[in-house]
Amino acid sequence: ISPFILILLFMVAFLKNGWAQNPIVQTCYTTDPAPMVYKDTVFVYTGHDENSAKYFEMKDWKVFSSTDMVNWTNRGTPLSVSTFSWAKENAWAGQCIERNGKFYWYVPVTGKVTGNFAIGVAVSDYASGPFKDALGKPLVAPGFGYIDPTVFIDNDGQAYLYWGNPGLWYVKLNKDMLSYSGDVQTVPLTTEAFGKRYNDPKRATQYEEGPWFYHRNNLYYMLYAAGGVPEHIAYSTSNNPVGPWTYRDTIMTIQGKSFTNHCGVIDFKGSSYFFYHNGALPGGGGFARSVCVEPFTYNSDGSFPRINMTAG
Ligand code: FUB
Repeated sequence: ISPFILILLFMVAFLKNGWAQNPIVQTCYTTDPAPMVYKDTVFVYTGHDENSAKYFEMKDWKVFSSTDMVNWTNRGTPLSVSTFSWAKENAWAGQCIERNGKFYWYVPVTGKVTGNFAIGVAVSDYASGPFKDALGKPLVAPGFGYIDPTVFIDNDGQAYLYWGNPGLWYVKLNKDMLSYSGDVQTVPLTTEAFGKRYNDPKRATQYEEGPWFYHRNNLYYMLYAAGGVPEHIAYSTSNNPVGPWTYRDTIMTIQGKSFTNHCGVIDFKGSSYFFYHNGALPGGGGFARSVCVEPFTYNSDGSFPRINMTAG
């Protein structure tokens, strides 16, 4: 084989593999990505759609990791509905965060008693588990629409847990990450804060579900699934962790075979990454989703560019 052909093969292999293939997991359906940077590794906490599901058939959560955003390692299924003795079903979207060397994974599940969603918290000494139920009961007692928790620790050490559909609620977590102070607070869903919705008389604003809350360069960001079914991703910003919020724009438009979308954002090794899900694997769709990631660059004023979904 000539050196020229060898170089050509090498270049083709690099171009093919230099950026991770979307979806990042090809062996099962994964949903609702919650990326977390810990030391030199990205961990992505995902939901899991069962094969041939006719609705959201979700029994457990999975973890994947990468040190280069190209090669992903399956870290197994360290948390499931059965981890919570009080839970019945519906392993929906959650998020994990590290504090003082322990990992706290906040997840919504429907309870055995009320059938409503409640928010549980699982804890581990390792990012990839095993996780155990930290409290033996919900952290946030059941409430209608209590799904999709997002957690963030601010520079001053105050931790916040936001969640919800159709409402958006939050609590201030205590330093133990296993309790909170004060009552559950309701975020006013005004059109100034979350944009105007035109296609649903029951909902005034774009906000639907799947909040993703964080702070970057003196701006607080609230990203969320927006606009009803099918969902796009939009965002609002604030100078304060508890608002008031200002609606900004769409980040990712409606594309692909999944009628939901759910995002998570990180900065890692000098680049920014936007995680989401689509229906791109064979057999994919609204109940057979797959986690994908796109690199992006913030505009100089901290606003988001429009990010295109990989076809799916
Ligand atoms: O995956 C189940 C639900 O679908 C999530 O909780 C929502 O964010 C939507 O992605």
